[in-house]
Amino acid sequence: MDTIAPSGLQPEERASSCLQEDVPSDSSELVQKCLQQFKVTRKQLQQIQVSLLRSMEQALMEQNNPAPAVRMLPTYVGSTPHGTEQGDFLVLELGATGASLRVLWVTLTGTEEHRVEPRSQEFVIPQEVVLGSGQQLFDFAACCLSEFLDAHPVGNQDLKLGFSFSFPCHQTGLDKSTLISWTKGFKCSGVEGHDVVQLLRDAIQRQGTYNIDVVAVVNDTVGTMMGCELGAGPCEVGLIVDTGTNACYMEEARHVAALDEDRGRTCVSIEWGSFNDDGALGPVMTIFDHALDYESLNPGAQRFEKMIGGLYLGELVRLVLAHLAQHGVLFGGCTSPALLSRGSILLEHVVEMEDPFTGAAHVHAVLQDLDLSPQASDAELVQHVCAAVCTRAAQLCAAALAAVLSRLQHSREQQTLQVAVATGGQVFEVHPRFRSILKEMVMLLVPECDVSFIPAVDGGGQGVAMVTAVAARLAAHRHLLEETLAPFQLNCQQLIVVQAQMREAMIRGLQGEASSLRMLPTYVRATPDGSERGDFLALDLGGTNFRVLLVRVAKGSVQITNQVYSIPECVAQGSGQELFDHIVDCIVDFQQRQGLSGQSLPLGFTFSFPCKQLGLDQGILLNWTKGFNASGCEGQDVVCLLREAIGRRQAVELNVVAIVNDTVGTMMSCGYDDPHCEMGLIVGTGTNACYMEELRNVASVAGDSGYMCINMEWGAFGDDGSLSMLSTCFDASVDQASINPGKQRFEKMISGMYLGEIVRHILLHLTSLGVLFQGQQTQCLQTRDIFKTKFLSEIESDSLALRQVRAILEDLGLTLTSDDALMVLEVCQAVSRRAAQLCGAGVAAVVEKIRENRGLEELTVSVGVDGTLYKLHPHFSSLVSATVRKLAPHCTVTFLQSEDGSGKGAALVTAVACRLAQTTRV
Ligand code: 0WK
Ligand code: BGC
Ligand code: BGC
Repeated sequence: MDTIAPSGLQPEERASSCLQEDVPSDSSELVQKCLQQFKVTRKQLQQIQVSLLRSMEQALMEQNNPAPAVRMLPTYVGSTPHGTEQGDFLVLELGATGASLRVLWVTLTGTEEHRVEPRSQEFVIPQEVVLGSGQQLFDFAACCLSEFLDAHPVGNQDLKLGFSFSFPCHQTGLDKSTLISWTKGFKCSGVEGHDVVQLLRDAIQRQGTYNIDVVAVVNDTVGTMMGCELGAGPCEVGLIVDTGTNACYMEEARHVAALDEDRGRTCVSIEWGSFNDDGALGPVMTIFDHALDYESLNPGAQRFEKMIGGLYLGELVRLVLAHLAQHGVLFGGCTSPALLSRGSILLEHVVEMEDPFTGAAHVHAVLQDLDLSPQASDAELVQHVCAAVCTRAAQLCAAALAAVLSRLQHSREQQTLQVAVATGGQVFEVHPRFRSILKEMVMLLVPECDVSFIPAVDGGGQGVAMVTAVAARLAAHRHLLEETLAPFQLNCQQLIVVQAQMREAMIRGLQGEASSLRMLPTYVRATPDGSERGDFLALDLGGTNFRVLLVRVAKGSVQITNQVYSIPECVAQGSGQELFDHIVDCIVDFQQRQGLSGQSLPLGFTFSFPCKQLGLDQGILLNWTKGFNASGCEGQDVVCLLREAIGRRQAVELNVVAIVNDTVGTMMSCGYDDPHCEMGLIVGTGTNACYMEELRNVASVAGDSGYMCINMEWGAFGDDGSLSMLSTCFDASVDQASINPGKQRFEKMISGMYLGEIVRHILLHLTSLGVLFQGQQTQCLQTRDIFKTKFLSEIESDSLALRQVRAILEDLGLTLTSDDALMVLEVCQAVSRRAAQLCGAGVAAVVEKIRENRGLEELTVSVGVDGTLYKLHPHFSSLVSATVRKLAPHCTVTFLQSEDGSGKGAALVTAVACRLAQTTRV
């Protein structure tokens, strides 16, 4: 028994001092008064039941004012056993049965019929370890594990261990659990507030004899619940009355505020030992309870446990006997040092003395051991005291269990309830009447509940092994997930290589040498200077939407009216003539809507595909990208194709002045407001960038001074295989399935048209490994493009709870668990993170080039950006900026999200061209 002794009085003297209340003179009255104190009325039990239920519901909803009297700790056990768990597992039980720990080797056969008796060994923990340092305790545990494995060789199979740790812990995963506070006489330093799994792993490492993988930590109540025989159907409540007491039960996950779940059930450890609602408990606490608590290692804590737990029942009996002896009622008024010393009467003594047949004899034996010479009448009185203490314990436990059953009724909205309760612990196993008193009182308190009590198998060892099996399966799944996603985790070194390779490819492209970067001159030599004026038509083709715009450029303002039109896939992949006729149809429709019919406004054409420009209004389409594949266009001047289509349409006159890439349009659009904007970036359906390069570096265009905007067409970066070191089998699958295999490799790792497909292929792979969706390959997941990239943006948004992630995936026709949803989220994060980092490495290469072009120490530059992925994904833009900051520390880069798209930019390029044309005409 614990040894606190403040303020000079010996514990016993203090204990008896707090018992110094008005003592009746008549001995039988004194005895009655003592025993009466342990009588708890049905009304009081109901009050405890109601108050505990209220605290449970408060704690579930995380209402902390006032602080709930019980903790309601999620255990991350989401289902009761299926019975299919298989394998051999080590189980370490610490803290359930007092100062001892037990090691078990449990074999789960996966079938009910065939059960293998576990091998187990108990180790007594020395008191100096129970009260010593945490390291001592965990080293002791690791030592016992080795001793057990030495004694029970299990061959060199993987040693997966389930850790049954019977103390209040905040769990954040099946293998992550922080001790809140010690109970039951344990008081090791340096453990509270720490992850006990890590402490055990460290100790096993220090021990160094066996390679044991700690995969799960469970509270003993959970092991008990999970271990109950399946005959009666899974137990949904685990109840322990051993040295301490506690219970767990399967709560509806949506009722546990701490969990982001809306479906299924989850096991919650109540930690009812700390129930201390004075309103309910005050009236039933005796002077002996206060004395016991006062002298305990943790005064004021675990009050409820100290009235029920086997660690305390003996002490309560001792305090009563000492009190009665000191008042001359018992043992002729004689006491003994043994009777006055704490912990001298243990649970087993009480159980023996209560035995209906041999109790009286045991009373004599026990009292003689306490150096007392009991009189004939003493034995019966002592038995009454034992019975009073234990009956109350069982009744209080019944009231607590009744609260749990009422909670189950509430959370399942059921009037009646049929439930199996797994029971474990010495008090249940050895006390002759505890279980029957408990049953009887439960039936009185919750008559509408049909409760069956199932003793736990192997004291919960089997249950811990089952949780360990589930945890091992989940850990194996997590390992496979991490293995699958590892190639997507790019480190700084890899990004520096990408940046350097892009830099080299840029230079080779500018010099007209073989390079996967075409570095196409755009004939845009300056960003707008604000003097542009006039009305312009603009077309914006190549992104998610085809838009026709009217752009009115006036002093200090640009007004835009636009209309979105769709380009059906059959047109995008039909004939070029159809495509351009469709474009002209849209223009005509727009002119009619805007009352512009018959007007021939200068037109700027944003054509977001790789074009070799021979002039501002000449662009030879090199190849289609992004799912476009209209015939008869590649190698053609698309301005001509547009003009021919205009020609085919009667009474339409349009003056096509400029063709620009959407990156150029975006740069110009943002450059109109920010003169530092010298780079354009698109991360949408496709991806690409342009920037203002020194004309002297552009081999294919004459002139050594001034600038030329270069369309890098970086989507094709790596088409020469220079990115193969980063390419994964999933990238290869997406590329193979695309209409342009081997092309646009960089784009296919970054842009919106492909990220969803990469994710889908990874999900298919993980499903085939059995990691996801229980290995069920569903038709929907086999469907191309079913996993839209916008799902990544939705799934990764911080404001989305896991349950909403599930909803998105269920809408896709997938049946999944929350673990599945979590893994899908991680897959999305890995794929989008890699895309953003690669994009950032590209931007870093460009801004560094501009800085060195200008021989600057530091460069301040802005980048005009557009594209659905960049704009809508919750983390993409910040990941790009972070990568650029790391890879181009001498560049201060501001990313300007383009408000009006590149249509405005195309109109400004047209305006500049018109202004230049006018000045040359003058
Ligand atoms: C809007 C621009 C357009 C560009 C598009 C790219 O106006 O020129 O092609 O962004 O983004 P996406 O629509 O492909 O997501
Ligand atoms: C602990 C619980 C444990 C119970 C039974 C209590 O002292 O706080 O976590 O379940 O004892 O062992
Ligand atoms: C095209 C580029 C365009 C980019 C963004 C790529 O597929 O090749 O010209 O800038 O998509 O839309």
